[in-house]
Amino acid sequence: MHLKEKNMTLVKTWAEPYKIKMVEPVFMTTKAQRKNAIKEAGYNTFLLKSADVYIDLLTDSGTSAMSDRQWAGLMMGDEAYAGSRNYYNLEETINKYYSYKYVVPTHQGRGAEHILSQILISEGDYVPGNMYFTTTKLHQELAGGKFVDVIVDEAHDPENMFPFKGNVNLERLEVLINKVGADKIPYVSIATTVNMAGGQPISLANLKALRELTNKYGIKIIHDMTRVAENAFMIQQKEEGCKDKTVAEIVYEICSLTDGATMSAKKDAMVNIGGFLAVNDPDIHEKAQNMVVVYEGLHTYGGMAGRDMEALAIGITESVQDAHIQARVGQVHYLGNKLQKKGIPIVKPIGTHGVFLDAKKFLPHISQDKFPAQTLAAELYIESGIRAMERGIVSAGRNKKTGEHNHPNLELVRLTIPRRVYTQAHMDVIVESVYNVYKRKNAIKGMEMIYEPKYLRFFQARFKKLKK
Ligand code: P71
Repeated sequence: MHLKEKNMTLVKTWAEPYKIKMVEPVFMTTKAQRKNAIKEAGYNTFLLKSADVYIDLLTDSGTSAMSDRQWAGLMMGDEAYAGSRNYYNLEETINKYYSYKYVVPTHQGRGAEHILSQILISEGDYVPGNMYFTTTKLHQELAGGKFVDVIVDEAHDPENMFPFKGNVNLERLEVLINKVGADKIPYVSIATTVNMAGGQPISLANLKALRELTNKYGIKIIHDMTRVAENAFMIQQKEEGCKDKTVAEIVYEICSLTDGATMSAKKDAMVNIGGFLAVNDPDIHEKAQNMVVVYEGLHTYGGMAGRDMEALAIGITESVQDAHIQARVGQVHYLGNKLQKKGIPIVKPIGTHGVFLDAKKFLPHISQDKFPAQTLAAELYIESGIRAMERGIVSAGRNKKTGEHNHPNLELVRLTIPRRVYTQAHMDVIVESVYNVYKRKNAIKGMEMIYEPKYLRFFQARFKKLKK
């Protein structure tokens, strides 16, 4: 893939296309307080109280700062039980920017995943996808499906510089189709960008080729569009022939190549809660409308208040602006480049929603069964009050048949950057803190899991530090 040097906004100086109107204080704790807090939390950063956190990099989900326009949108909430005007505005906005015809709002992404999986997947089906995501895969399995990873091999190697690690290995997909039969594959599940690979984009060329292949076999593409604007920006920056397109144009093109989507609006679209499913097929839409009233709410609000739908519609329009997305991804790259200069092992190339520390390389003396990424996240918190998230063996869960831990190649700690929340100075503090942990890495020991919940264990699992 040819990388163009011109218009490489990723390496140029950037500035936020906004100024700050309201601030929220953050507080530093003492090391003794933090040691105690993380112990109480079973060394799981999900179980910390936010009041004990200084810089919160747990997630970019629902943690973004809304704009003054979005806050004004909240005041325009039409809280009618049925037919809220905010719903129609949201539907129109989704048609305009994302191309999809029919919209069913849900309380967040997994609400949409649940409904769509139940409608489309039957017992014994296979659902190929460009790497798993925890909630997406779980809903596919609960509906009777089996997830099959068809992402390119490069995605599993944190050192590989391939710019489109979110691409699908089309040969592997075709082998699967021929093996199990197209009628056993209700859809291919495509995420923009791929979260678990480190926020890696899929290219337009690969998506077009996938569309051709799936058309040949009559298979749908369902789009997990959680970070589609970030993916579109990477296409604009790195894909041959795309530099003159706007992010909004690329977003529209990506969506047009797929049959429907699930969206966690808490990311790209910068609302604190919300999501939707969107489709072009009226039959699927009808089924979704029937299901949403059972699990979420009436089809014109799903899981959302009118005011939240308004803030979401405004957030969508802001999320596809070039200046916004350039600063958003620019900040992530600023952090990643600085960490790399310090010799810290991270997933390369740098993705779009965060920087992922490579815990296997950071703590090579801790075997994967002793949870190096979980350990590193706990140590970073103790060091400086920065909260990150494990994305490794704990997140990957157990093999359904054997009961053994799944051992993913990627054992990562995600430093996730909320949108429009932290400043460049915060990024510098993060670099310094990670580096301080790096300097004392040899003294860090692994952990043992002492409580393991049945579903999505990483959220509530508890750990104990090993003595040696
Ligand atoms: C993130 C989250 C939130 C999360 C979810 C599960 C474990 C840990 C953190 C949520 C996503 C996502 C993608 C690609 C669907 C969802 C579910 N991500 N697809 O990264 O990234 O959306 O949280 O709104 O239900 O911290 P939901």
